Amino acid sequence: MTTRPYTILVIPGDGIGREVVPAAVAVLRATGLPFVFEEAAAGWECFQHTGTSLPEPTLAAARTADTVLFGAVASPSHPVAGYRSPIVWLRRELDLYANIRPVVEERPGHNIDLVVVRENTEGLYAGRERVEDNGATAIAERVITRHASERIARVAFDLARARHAARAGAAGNTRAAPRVTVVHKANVLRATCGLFRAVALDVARTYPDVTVEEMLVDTCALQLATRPERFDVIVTTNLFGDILSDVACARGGGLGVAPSANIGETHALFEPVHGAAPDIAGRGIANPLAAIGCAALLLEHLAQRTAPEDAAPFRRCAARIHDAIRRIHASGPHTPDLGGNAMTADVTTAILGLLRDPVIVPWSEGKH
Ligand code: GGG
Repeated sequence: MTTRPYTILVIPGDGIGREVVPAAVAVLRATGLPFVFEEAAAGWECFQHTGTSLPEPTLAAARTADTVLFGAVASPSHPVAGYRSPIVWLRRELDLYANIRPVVEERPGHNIDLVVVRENTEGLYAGRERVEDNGATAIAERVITRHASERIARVAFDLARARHAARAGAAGNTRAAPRVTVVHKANVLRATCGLFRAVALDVARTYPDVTVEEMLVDTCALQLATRPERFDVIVTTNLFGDILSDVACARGGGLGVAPSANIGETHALFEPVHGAAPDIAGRGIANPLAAIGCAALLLEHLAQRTAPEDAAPFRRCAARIHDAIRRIHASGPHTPDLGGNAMTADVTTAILGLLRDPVIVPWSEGKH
């Protein structure tokens, strides 16, 4: 392999982020692929020690790293002068405009394989909040632009196409055509959701091979809770996507197994969907599968960014990690969120054991 070493900036953050991110790093190290790991601080605890939740050296390192592996953050819900959510800050600074949240679960009679594509830079998370009337009124501005709506719609339609191509020929594939569900509330939020809807449907016309449907966000929440199998790719605005992806993963094994990718033109950051979980932090029982799933997404991302002749080992390692996660999810060991009594370390050890097992997707003949 001629690929240069890739720098991965590791930001464990708060709470269980510090317990699950090392598991993902151990898995990435076990691939033998050329990585250099750097670690940096961010989060609520970092704010309490340094006065900022995202120190300048962390931001600078994130800008120069090839990818970022992020754990979790526990921003307080009450206002704190000078505090800003570091993950929302990082997404905006690195222009990580696409938040990709896959949900997969295969059980007899229960085949979920969907992706929530969430706009990641604007909407109600644009940071335009103010208080008026001496504190009696609080206002949040919801920002939706043509530019951001168009690029996130393109991500969704491209992804639907790519997933369809990957499925084509796969045994047991029952999906006829790629499908994108555009989720909004344009019947009430006529200006903001109206613009998002119009732009997404315009983009849809340029993908005649992809079936498009539109759905109100409340209907979508219900459908995700009752019939998640019907979805392929969902595209929506920032806050709706945040909430819907949690609903989706409730039916797909829960937050403990849900990874996500934040992708921009030049940067990428991978983080479990779950937060810092202060209720279980420090007990060694957090489920590391979501963070380990992030390692697989990170490898798939690098496979796309690396020279075509060097991409195969990244893809193979990603497939192998996904396979190991599927096996552990199906047969254990399970942490308490999945009904077991295993520790984070037990699950990590089991994954590493499977990665050494020649029975699952083979390594690249030992060449990488
Ligand atoms: N790994 C995702 C994560 O930390 N989720 C919680 C979250 O987004 N919190 C926002 C914040 O605490 O600033």
